This record gives sequence, structure tokens and C-alpha cells, in this order.
Amino acid sequence: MTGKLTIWTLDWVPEGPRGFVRDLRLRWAAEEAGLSYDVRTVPFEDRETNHLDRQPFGQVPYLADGDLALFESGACLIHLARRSENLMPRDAGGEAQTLQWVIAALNSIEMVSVPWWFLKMSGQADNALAGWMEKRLAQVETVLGQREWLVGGRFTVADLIMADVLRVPDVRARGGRPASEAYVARLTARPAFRKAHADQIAHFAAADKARAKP
Ligand SMILES: N[C@@H](CCC(=O)N[C@@H](CS)C(=O)NCC(=O)O)C(=O)O
Repeated sequence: MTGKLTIWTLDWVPEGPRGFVRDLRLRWAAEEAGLSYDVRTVPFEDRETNHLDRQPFGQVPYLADGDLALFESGACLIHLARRSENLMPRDAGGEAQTLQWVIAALNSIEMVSVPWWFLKMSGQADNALAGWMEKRLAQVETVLGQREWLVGGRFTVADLIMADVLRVPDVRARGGRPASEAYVARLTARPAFRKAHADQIAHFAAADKARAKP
């Protein structure tokens, strides 16, 4: 697949999630890989139903690569990684381990951190998931204390998504995890992240202006 890449996101979001909407994962990967892409949008209003044909859960991001349409940020990242060695080694073992850590970020860490965060945001700071969350973060801290990168001694999309999961301010604010903190700082200092982040912020700022027009 070497079609035209289009990353789909929302046309606008409130201030809170800006810089964290998951299209940033795909923008970041494309920037790392030097792949050109367009960004297109679906309306924030009615988002739960207005693009179910492209994302069956009414979420973003989703990706078009020519005629291929994909949803789930992890699947999109693995797809992009197959287009560029910058994102994933080409040997079978390196590929398998990248996939393993992408799934670990989503299914072992974000699977805990998102519901924990939702409960915290709804006023339950000391919620029932706090212990599970602490355990998972401590386990990742052990891994990151022993290596700079998750796979093969080099940057991969596994680091991209793990850092994106760990960089959530409420997660970082729990503190006491120096290796994870250094990892997040190192990953988010990468020029590709900074560009993707700045572009997402600019995208939603432009949407503010468009909405303000009479
Ligand atoms: N598992 C999905 C999660 C996507 C997700 O949570 N997207 C958020 C934006 S970052 C969203 O669309 N939220 C709107 C909603 O759920 O209504 C993925 O990784 O792509």
C-alpha cells in the first residue's frame, strides 16, 4: 500500500483534550516516517453517529491509505510502520516485538489508565482502579529503568504509543517514576512529536476562529 494518506479527526474539540486527541499518534508517526498526509475532519457535533461507517465506535482517528480505510490508532500505527523502517525494524522478530509492545501499551496500560482517569475526572480521585493503575505503572517503570527503547535498541511505534499513553498529565502527576518520566520527556522532545503536537493545536485554534465567525 502506498496510497495517499489521510488522517481523519474531529473538526473541533474543547480546550481540555487539545494536544491529546489520538489523531496525534498518526500525525507523529507520519512525521517520523517522512510520509506526507492530509488531515480531514468530521463534525464534533453528532460525532457518535456521523461517521459510524468509517469508525464503528464513533471515535477518531481513522486513516485512509488510498482505498484502504482503517480505524483504531494501534492498527493505523502498525500499518504506517509497514511503510517505513523509521517506525519498525524489518526483521520478523523486531516486527513481532513492536506489535507486542503496541498491544501492551493499549491493552495493558491504556486499558487501565483510561477508566482510572474517567473515574478520577468524575470526582473519584481515590477510585477502585488506583491500585491496579499503580501496579501497571510500576511494572512499566521497571522495564523503562532497564532500557532506553522498548524494541531493538531503537525508536519504534511501540515507543510512540507507550509515550502517548504515559504522557497524560494526570498519569505523570502520580510521580515517583523517574525512568518513565525521562522516557516521556525524551520521546516528546522529538521533532516529529513537536510538529504533530503543534499542528494539532493549530488545527483546533483555527477551528475556534471559524466558529467565531458570524
Ligand atoms: N481505541 C481507540 C480510542 C479512540 C478514542 O478514544 N478517540 C477519542 C478521541 S482521542 C474519541 O473519538 N472520543 C470521542 C468519543 O468517544 O465520543 C483508538 O485508539 O483509536
